[in-house]
Amino acid sequence: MKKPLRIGVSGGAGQICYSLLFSIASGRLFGEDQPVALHILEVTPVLDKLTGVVMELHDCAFPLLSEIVTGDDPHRVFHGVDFVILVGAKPRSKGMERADLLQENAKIFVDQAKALNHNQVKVLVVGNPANTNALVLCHNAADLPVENVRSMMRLDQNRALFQLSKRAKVPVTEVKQVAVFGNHSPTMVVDYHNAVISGKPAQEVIRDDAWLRGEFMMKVQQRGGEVLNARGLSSAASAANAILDSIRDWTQPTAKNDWYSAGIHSKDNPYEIDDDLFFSFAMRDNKRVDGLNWDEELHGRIKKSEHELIQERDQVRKYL
Ligand code: NAX
Repeated sequence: MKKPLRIGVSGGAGQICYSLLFSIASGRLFGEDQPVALHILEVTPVLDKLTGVVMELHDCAFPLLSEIVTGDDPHRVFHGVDFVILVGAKPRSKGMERADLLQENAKIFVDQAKALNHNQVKVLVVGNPANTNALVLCHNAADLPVENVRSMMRLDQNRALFQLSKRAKVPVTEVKQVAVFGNHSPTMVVDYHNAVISGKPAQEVIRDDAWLRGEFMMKVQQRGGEVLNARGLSSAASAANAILDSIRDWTQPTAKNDWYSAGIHSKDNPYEIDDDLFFSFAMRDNKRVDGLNWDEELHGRIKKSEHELIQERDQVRKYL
């Protein structure tokens, strides 16, 4: 039997984890011969609720789940983990300004950075504002290489993949090289210019640039709100699924003629994006895809998303 992989997860009693933890424990992510141990972090008032989630994990009798560690102290809970998925974050409450939300979350990530300040762990930041939270984490964990940290953009990519396949009336597997650029927010940009459908440029197949620039882009940017309005709750199962995809992207070779999106540290980028942000780029085999060209429209939008991230960084400056 292999040694268990130790997976840290924060926000364990929340909606996304109610799907995520069960997928990891079932073996869906790391394979049917890889035992896993779950290290689940929650805030103190929610630990009772987390006990219920743990009972359900036990009641699944997952053969691969070797151990569950829970608690509210990141140093203890994340001790010895190989991979950490930081889902827990403070939501925006009624009347709260965005600047306050950024600062409240920055405090959480400063704290968790101290528990992850070594080079033995990879960290995927999901809790919003995910890109700026990842930046705060890196600035406060000098021994954690920036290459070991990503912010999640894969849900946005998956949303774009589905919309393109629906419009082109082809299976989703025919749609390739779809990356989103910028922030995980409504300023994100789907790069339809370099996307490919059934081996041809997406623009040639769809032949409706107005739709690509307008309705399509907006649909992807606003999809989170659309789900929230319909369900009365924010995206959870699709977010958990995107977390699994993000970790596969990171740990497995990229399929031929394809790439994926991830928020990575922007140092040394060739796109003239500020060099201290977590910014979503196209990635292949864990390397940024360089040399892409965009039309003026897309380039302008990408610069707007960069500007938003710079403003977010300014608002958490005291935590950097
Ligand atoms: P929930 O509010 O259902 O759950 C969040 C959980 O995190 C709560 O149980 C809370 O107690 C816990 N938590 C808060 N602060 C914590 C801390 N310091 N340490 C440990 N746990 C803590 O939210 P859920 O729907 O699960 O979403 C979680 C986060 O993911 C949100 O910030 C959300 O905005 C973000 N998302 C990010 C996405 C992305 O693509 N990057 C997509 C999905 C999602 O919207």
